[in-house]
Amino acid sequence: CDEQELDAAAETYTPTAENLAARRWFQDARFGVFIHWGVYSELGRGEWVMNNQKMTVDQYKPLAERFNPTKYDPAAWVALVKKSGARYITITSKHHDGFALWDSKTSDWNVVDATPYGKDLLKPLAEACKAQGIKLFFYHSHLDWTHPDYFPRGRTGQHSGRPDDGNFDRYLDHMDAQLAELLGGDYGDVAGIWFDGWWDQLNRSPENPRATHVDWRLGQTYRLIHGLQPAALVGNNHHVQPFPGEDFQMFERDLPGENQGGHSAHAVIGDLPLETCDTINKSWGYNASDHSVKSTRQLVHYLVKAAGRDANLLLNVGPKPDGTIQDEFQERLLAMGKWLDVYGDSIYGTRGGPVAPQAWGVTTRRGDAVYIHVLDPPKPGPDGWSKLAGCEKLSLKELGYFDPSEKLEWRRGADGALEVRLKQADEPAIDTLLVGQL
Ligand code: FHN
Repeated sequence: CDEQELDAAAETYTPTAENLAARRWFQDARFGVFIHWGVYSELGRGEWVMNNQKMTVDQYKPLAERFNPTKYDPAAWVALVKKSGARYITITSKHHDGFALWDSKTSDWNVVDATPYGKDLLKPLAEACKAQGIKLFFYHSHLDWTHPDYFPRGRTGQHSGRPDDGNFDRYLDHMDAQLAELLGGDYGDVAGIWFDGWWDQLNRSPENPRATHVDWRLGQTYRLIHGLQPAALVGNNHHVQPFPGEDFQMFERDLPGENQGGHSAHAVIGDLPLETCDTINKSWGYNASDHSVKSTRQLVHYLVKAAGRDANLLLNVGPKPDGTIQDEFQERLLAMGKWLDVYGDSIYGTRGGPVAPQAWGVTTRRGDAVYIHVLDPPKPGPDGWSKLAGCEKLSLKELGYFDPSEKLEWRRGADGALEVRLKQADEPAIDTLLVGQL
């Protein structure tokens, strides 16, 4: 494990003023769109298809010869993201199959050299983002199922048909060279790098839940990124406590502090900005048979619950191989945008509120304004009123409805508790909001 090197990095990494400003921007943004896209999209069975179907490199690589996203319209993607109310995109520059979605010179396993499409996918996306005021992050996989030097194999990718050897340092040089390409200027100001796959080499022990079989050289890679673009935020989906050099902490399919997701049992919330990610259906990469689309209510609730825990939501879409985004995803993103058009003030630029998350909902705060988000009103008593647990000591001036059309009445009970009552017995609004001043 590289604990020593990481400790050394801890002493040397001091985020710059630009980096700290970028972290504040990130927290203010609160909502981003995640995009999983690559040659695996061709098969429509998710981004793990190579591993799940035990495909060798030789069986998998010809997929690239079919990948020809002629309907890819990055300006339309970004316009959709803008309409969803999201402020940034995080796209897979390279997923676990090692395929590069840009014109990489580090190997031929990239969209320009290996596909009939033959054009860089990330450059026009970066340009469209810049033109429309959306920031762009790159998801970059540490683990790699096709690179000859990714050895030892780790927990996944055992079926690749590659020889059982490789030079791991050479692999890490390849990774760093790729990152230097992405951050070298051709893709403009990169908002950040979102790493994933560190966990492939986990060798956890009770004494050290962060021990790995290899030295990932994280310190060196993080220094490279911050050296090239100090404002670029480094995050790593390693599901453990943040390492030095990281600028935000993410929780996959898990609200920070809940530890409900299988991955984050060892995740302890640190003091960095937080992000959680989730899917609209159940899949990250395009899955033609997954129609289990979450409702707008569920998705808005997740966004609000994340904001109440001081975290962003990164909501995923897996575009089709032709470059289009399926209708169900577009509908949901547009519905999120409609909701944010009305209620955005209670989300953007806020931090977690003064009341800890409760079963009924959360609070968010901007300056002295406190927003009380009643997502699932508590079970009412015989008179129809119910207490908002946790708000007993919350004293707010000018408490009132955030949106006067809502169906919820409120009052201070005899003991000072905040009580609410549904005006009608029908389905409550997605989020009934009260606002007051500290
Ligand atoms: O294995 C990946 C998976 O394909 C996907 O990219 C998600 C997104 O958070 N992360 C990994 C699992 O932790």
